[in-house]
Amino acid sequence: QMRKKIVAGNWKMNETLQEGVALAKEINDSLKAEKPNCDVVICTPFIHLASVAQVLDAEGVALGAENCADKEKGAYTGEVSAAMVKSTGAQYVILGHSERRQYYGETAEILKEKVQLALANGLKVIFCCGETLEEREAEKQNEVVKAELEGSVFHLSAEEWKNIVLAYEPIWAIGTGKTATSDQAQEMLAYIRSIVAEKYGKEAAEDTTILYGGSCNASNAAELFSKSDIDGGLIGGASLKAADFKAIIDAW
Ligand code: 3PY
Repeated sequence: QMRKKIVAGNWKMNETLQEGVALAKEINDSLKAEKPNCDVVICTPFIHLASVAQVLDAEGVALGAENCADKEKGAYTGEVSAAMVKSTGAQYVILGHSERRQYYGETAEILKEKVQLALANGLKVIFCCGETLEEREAEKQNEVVKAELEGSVFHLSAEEWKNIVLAYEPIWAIGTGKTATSDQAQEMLAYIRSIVAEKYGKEAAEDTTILYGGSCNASNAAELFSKSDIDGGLIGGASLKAADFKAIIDAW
């Protein structure tokens, strides 16, 4: 398989600057001591990016933001643009996390703008999708995920698509301690790969990295990663402890 395996940490709104730099250093040191079998991305709050960039020098470790603005620049008080994120040394940005959609009203249309600006500024996008419990119980999960992809990323050119990583995060498994079973995750990731194939062709679909997210941790990572369509994880809480995060990376 050509596609990259990735373990990405999503720190969310955790860690002061000092705590974050210490955590990044600890992770970096452990990866320098033992080269990982996958790519590692550490996604931090905006304020950590420039400082964390200074301490990440292990091979295969990249830095990412958790969000960026839907405007290029200008009078948007409090916002952080894709160009600013890129200028810190970050290579990735997470977009479309369900917490952004739920709590900050990010619509498919807004996310489409963010994706476009991120790519235009040379960032790779980890684009999240996933259904609510209600939608799963109504067996609408495929429909919902397809609509999220159609609404924000399926307009991209084949060239742009190469900089997209997808992350399936069922909302009912985020921060709840509930994980999708590895079979549920595999089934959805295979479905996602099939609709990517319809849109961009089989080869591009085979090359697309698709992650599972939602309470992925050191005790379930190996089982999830053993599935053929699961190319890694987007890790919430377990990315905040260097030993736990390393154990997930070691699950590859
Ligand atoms: C989780 O694991 O809870 C996440 O939302 C990761 O993004």
